[in-house]
Parts: sequence; structure tokens; C-alpha cells
Amino acid sequence: MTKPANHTLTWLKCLPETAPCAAKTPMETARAELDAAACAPKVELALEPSLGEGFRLEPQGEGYLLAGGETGVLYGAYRLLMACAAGDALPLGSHAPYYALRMLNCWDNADGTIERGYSGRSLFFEGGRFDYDPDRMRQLARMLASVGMNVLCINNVNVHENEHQLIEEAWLPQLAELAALFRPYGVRLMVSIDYAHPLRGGVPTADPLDARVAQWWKERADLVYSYVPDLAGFLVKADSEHRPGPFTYGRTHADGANMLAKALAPHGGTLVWRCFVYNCMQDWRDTVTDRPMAAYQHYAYLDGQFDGNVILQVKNGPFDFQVREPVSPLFYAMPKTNLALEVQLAQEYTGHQTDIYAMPPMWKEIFDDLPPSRVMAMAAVSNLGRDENYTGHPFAAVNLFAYGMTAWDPATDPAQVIRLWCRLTYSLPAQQEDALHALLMGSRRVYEKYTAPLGLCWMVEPHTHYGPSPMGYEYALWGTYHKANRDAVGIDRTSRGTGYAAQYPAEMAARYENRETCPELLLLFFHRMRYDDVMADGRTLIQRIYDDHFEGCDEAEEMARVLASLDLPPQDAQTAHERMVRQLRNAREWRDVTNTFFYRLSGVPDAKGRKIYD
Ligand code: GCW
Repeated sequence: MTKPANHTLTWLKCLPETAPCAAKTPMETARAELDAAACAPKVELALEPSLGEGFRLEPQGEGYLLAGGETGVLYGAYRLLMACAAGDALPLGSHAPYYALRMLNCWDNADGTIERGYSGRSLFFEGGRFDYDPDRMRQLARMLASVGMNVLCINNVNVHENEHQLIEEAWLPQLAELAALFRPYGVRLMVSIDYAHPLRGGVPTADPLDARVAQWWKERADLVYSYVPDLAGFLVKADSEHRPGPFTYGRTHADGANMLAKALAPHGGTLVWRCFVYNCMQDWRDTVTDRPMAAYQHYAYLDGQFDGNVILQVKNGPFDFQVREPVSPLFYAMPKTNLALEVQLAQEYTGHQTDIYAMPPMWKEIFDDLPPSRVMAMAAVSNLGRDENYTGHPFAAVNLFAYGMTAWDPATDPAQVIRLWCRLTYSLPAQQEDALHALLMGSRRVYEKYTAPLGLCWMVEPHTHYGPSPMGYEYALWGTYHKANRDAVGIDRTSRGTGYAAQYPAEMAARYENRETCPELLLLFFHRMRYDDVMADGRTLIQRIYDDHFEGCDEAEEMARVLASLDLPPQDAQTAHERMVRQLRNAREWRDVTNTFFYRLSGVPDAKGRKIYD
């Protein structure tokens, strides 16, 4: 395979160009990183296993003492080096990650493609087999460790033919080799498995309560762990979008997850079970089924029935990584179950790493509604690929960086973390750094304004999910409808409608039920509204839709002007500018298609007389 010209990029610019490759342990990696860094002060390392993944930095003589568990020391070293490079105060005192598992989920396929990947082909696979550059793997491991991520799931949750081999004899030696590259960085691998795998291994059923199935998985886990003793565990997508699962046998997801968890338990492995379960074959004429209600219906009643090493992984919102959704009600419904919050760095519905979309402000909103203590782990769908800059758009790296920091500390301030990324990545003059910072901070809201209005979701081009298509999902099987007619738009999800709001704790439910207290940007998620309904600021709904679309597009044009004024490194500048041309085209298309769609239906002209096509 051809090696990209420059492996060192984005915030890793603050570290020595090459990743340490002789180190065998995180402690040795920490030593090597500190020794190679030009700016680092004198630091003595001390192993204090009781600190685990945490670390403590204190002044000592002329320099500092950095104490921690094996990986804690490494995290401390990276924080210290980043602080030095950014000119920030050193992270003195004690630090520990909030969540024990800080996972990155790659949706990579063995054929080299990536489901919803926008940064080129897979970093791990090509042509139906493993194919990677070890230097790049180390660099990747370093990127993850530098912001505290500790689990990397390397294959797609949709497991195809070839990827079965990841847990079969043929590929296990190679899985072990890959794991060895990540181990010195404190990153453990995880694999996605096919729930029905035993059927391929001579067992006539995949019924979780059948002893032969449990035995097959036990032996399989024993085999896998004999090659990769520190594998983090298995990730499972079952009974979802045509994947097999326990429903085939009339069993619950607790039956399925616990059976697998028992196979992993002797090895200290974790079973991560995704809750993205809904009817993807809905008839649009069916007005009773309301897709956002599905996860709660499938799982809430099972609270307390899962084994201790099971984690249910729940997408942040009840739909599917839309630009704006309320927090999934499942997070409030399962106090006796381990839950992981799943976010998506891959910009499936948020601009394909073509449009600029910095996510930290969005995650802050999630944590504002969801106390971090409600979950015990975080996972993010990766935005990485084989592109030289790893993330397609150079600015998309901010999301990877900030995700790691946020999973380490959910109280991370979006403005600060974005500022740190800007500073470590680009040495811009202060005014330009401020401009880039403001551009990134506002980018999500800009994107939101020119796409589907007020939490409506799903007006995207089917399948690709890039670009507007107001009717694209209207008569489809996916349970994603807005029911716009000449008078009104939206699904009533209050007690007068589908009843979705009642899945939340009473206080939240009441807030969403009532149009006066429902957050404005979620109005069309929860309510069906008439175009002439008057919003809090006195505008009608239709006028608000027009205004947002004109504003969002104007703001995208302003972003383009700001971008053009930045002295970015030539390669990043070129990529960012090319993509900005496409973002502007996208923004205009969204504005005009959406405005025209609502204008044709409602017949209401824009009060400000701007151009809406008829
Ligand atoms: O929204 C869907 C995506 C699928 C993805 C699925 C999931 C991996 O369009 O591509 O499959 O979500 O999260 O499982």
C-alpha cells in the first residue's frame, strides 16, 4: 500500500513527528514522548497502580513528578505536552477519567469500504483482508491516547461475510498483531460480531437459551482471548436493520446479551449491545407506530436484567444522529443498567465532512439535559479514514479531539476544547485564531438553519443523506415522516398524539408537552404546527422557516469569507476551500428547496420579499 506523505497532522503537530515505536508499555511510551519533545520540562515518572487511568502531576525539584497507573502516566504525559505546546498552565494536581470506557467505533468493512465514511477507505482493511501501515496505526493510537480514548472497535456493526473471520482462526494472529501496536498506547481493541455466527459454525440455532449456542460462544471467546488477552470485548447490533438477533427465537435482548456476556466474563471482557432497534419496514399509512418510541419500548422494561459486564449503547437521540433531537428517553428509564452514550463523529446527516460542523456545542446540550452520571461509558462512531489528514476535512479532526476530551470529562467546555484544538493544530495569529474559533463554534447552528427546520429531521436525500429532499423519506419504510400539508407540518408527539413525550420523566415530559415550554428548536419534533402559528418572538412558523433558511445560507457565505482570510498550511487551506465551495452549493440548495417546498404547500409569501422559487 502507498503511504501518505505526511503522517503527522492536526493536534499531533504539538508532539514529536514520529510516534515512539520501541515502547512496549504505556509507561515506556510516556517516557519516550517526554524525552523526544523539545519543549517538555524535566519530568520524573512514578508508577502508582492504584491511580489506574488517573494521574497526578506535582512540582519536584527543578522539574515535575508525574505519578499514575500504567495508562494514567501516559495520559498525564500527553496532557502535559499539549499544555506546553499551547502555552497553557501545566495540569498540576490529580486527574482521572469520568468514564472507564471511552470508545471509538469504526464502521470499517473488510473490503476496504467504510459505512458512512467520508475520509477515504479503511485504515485497517483492503480487498477482504487486513491491510494497514504500522506507522499509521501507531500514529492513530497516539491520537486516541493523547485525548484519553482507550477502546477501538475496528469493524462495522453490520458484520458481513469476511469480517466473521476476525474471530476465526485464520485472522486471529493478525488481530493479535494489530492489538500489539495499540497496546503501548493503552488502547484495547474491540470487534463487532454477528449474533448469528454459531449458525456458520455448525450449531443449528442461535437461540440464546440453547446450551449449544452458549457453549459455542464460550469456546469462541476462549479462543479469541488466547490470541488477544486484553480484548475489550464484543460490540453487537442485533435485531436492527435486518441484522439477526434473539427476536428470531422469541427471546429478549437481555437473554441474548447475557448469554454473550457470560462467555466474555472469565476474560474480563465487556459486551456492548446497541439499542438502535426499531421497525425499518414501517408502512407510512400506519399512524400508531412512532419510530422514536422504539428503543424505550424494546428496552425499558428490561431494566435490571442485564449482567454486570453488559453495557447497552444508546444513540444520543431517539431517531438517528439528526442535526437536532432531544436526548433519548432511554437514558432516564434504565437506572439499574449500564448505559453508554453513542454519538457520531462521522458526519452522516451533518454534512459528510464537506460542510463544517463542530460538534462540542451539541454534546454540551446533551449533557445539559442528561446528567453525566446517567451513563457509564461513551462511544463515538469514527470519522477516520485513509485520507492523508485522517478526517477528510481538516477541521473535522476537532470532533475527534473534542470527543476524547469530553469522554474523559463530560464537563469539558466546548469553547475551551475547540480553542485548544485550534491552537495545537494551527499557529495562527491571535485574531485569526479567534476567527477560526468563532467559525467552528457557530458551524453547527449554521448547518441547522439551512437544513430541516426546528427539529423536523429527515428531509435529506435518501440513502446518501447529503442534500435536501423534503419528500425523500415521506412514503418510505423507515418510520421518518413529517406529514407536511398545506396548513401544517410535524408529528404531534404529545399525549394528544403518539404519546412519545410521556417516555420522559414527568418534569421533562411536561416541558415538551407544552408548546410554550418546549425548547423552540425542538418545536417541530414534538408538535404539529400550523404555518400561521405564532412563535414566541411574534413571527409565524412559516416566516421563521424562511428566515432561518435565508440566514443559514448567508452565514455559510460569511464562513467562506472568514475561511479565505485564514493563513492555514497550504494543504489544509486547499482542502478546506474546495470543500467550502461544495458547502455553499449545498447550503443554497437546502435553502431554495426547503423554502420552495413550504411556499408551494402553504402559498404564503416571504414577508421580506426575498426570492423564493415557485
Ligand atoms: O442510520 C443508520 C445508518 C447505517 C448504520 C446504522 C446503525 C451501521 O444509516 O449506515 O449502520 O444507522 O447505526 O447501525
